[in-house]
Order: sequence, then structure tokens, then C-alpha cells
Amino acid sequence: MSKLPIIILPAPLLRAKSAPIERVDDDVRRLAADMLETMYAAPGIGLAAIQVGVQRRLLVLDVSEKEDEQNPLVMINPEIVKLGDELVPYEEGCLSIPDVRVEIERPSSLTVRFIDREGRPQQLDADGLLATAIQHEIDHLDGRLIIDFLSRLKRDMIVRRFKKQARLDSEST
Ligand code: K2U
Ligand code: ZN
Repeated sequence: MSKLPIIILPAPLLRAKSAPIERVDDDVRRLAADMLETMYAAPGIGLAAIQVGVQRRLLVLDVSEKEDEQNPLVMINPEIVKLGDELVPYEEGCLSIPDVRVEIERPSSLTVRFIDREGRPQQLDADGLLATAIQHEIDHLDGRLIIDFLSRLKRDMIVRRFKKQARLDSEST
């Protein structure tokens, strides 16, 4: 397993729509394992393949609270098939947009269908932080970011800040 670099704003790839995975093979399983290692090291509770530069519909999650307990979830070609009526706000961060927090209201529960690491179709009912994280990660697969929930003005200010930082980083290397 290996830790992978996480791409950050303003990388254009973060805006790409990821492609479905046709076959769950060992390469997909290795990528999922590397993404889990990368997520735990960040640390984070979710990660989409696009965030490590792979434009495929794969995400990993682990919302287990306890330090010494891991409950990893790997979702291939995830599809939300039902959304609850109740909305709940959560101040979301994003590993691809460091040090930015956006309060986003999302449905508090959902049902998601996906393929697991063994290639088996699964269906999961989720609520709470897991429901929020699933929606956040599927947004990534469609090129949507938390800053899209801000006003145009605020979003452009953040993108300008990250573009300036990227210029400074490239000048200092
Ligand atoms: O996709 C990502 O960038 C990882 C996100 C996933 C996430 C964001 C907001 C709400 C739920 C999931 C996070 O940066 S992982 C960091 C984190 C840790 C604990 C609670 C919320 C977010
Ligand atoms: Zn994110």
C-alpha cells in the first residue's frame, strides 16, 4: 500500500466528471487500499479517486469514531437512489481545499447503491455524518466542490487565493 498525493485547488482535474468503473479487478482494489491509507494519514473520513488524480467513480469512507476502530467502506460506481426530506447543516471541510470550511445543508439520510471491492452490488441506508460524507464524496465524482455552495464572490475570492499560492509555490521550487 502507498500514500498518494492529494491534489488541491485550483487543479482543473477536480472539476472533471469521473468515469464509471467497468471491471472490479486487482488494480481497482489496490487503488482503494492506497486511497484508504491516504485518507487515514490525512486524516480524513472520506476520499474520492479524483482527489488522487484518478478520474474513476470510486470513493472510500470511514466515519468510525473510535481511534482504535476502523470501519472502511469502499464504494464503486455509487448512486444515491433515495434522499430523506429532512435537511441538516454541517460545517464541511475538504482535503482538496485546505483550511476552508463551508456550512452546507444536505439531506440527513439517504439510500445509496454501489459495487463493493469484490464486485458485488450493495445497497446502504445512511444517516448522520455518513450521509453527509457520501454526498460530499459523490459530489467530487461529479466535479462539484464545497465552494460551489458559496456565493460567486466568495468562491472566486477563495479560488484567487489558491491560484496565488500555487504561483508562489511554483516560483519557490
Ligand atoms: O473528500 C474530502 O475532502 C474528505 C472530507 C470528507 C468530508 C467532508 C465534510 C463532511 C464529511 C466528510 C473531509 O475533509 S475528511 C475531514 C473531516 C474529518 C472529520 C469530520 C469531517 C471532515
Ligand atoms: Zn472533499
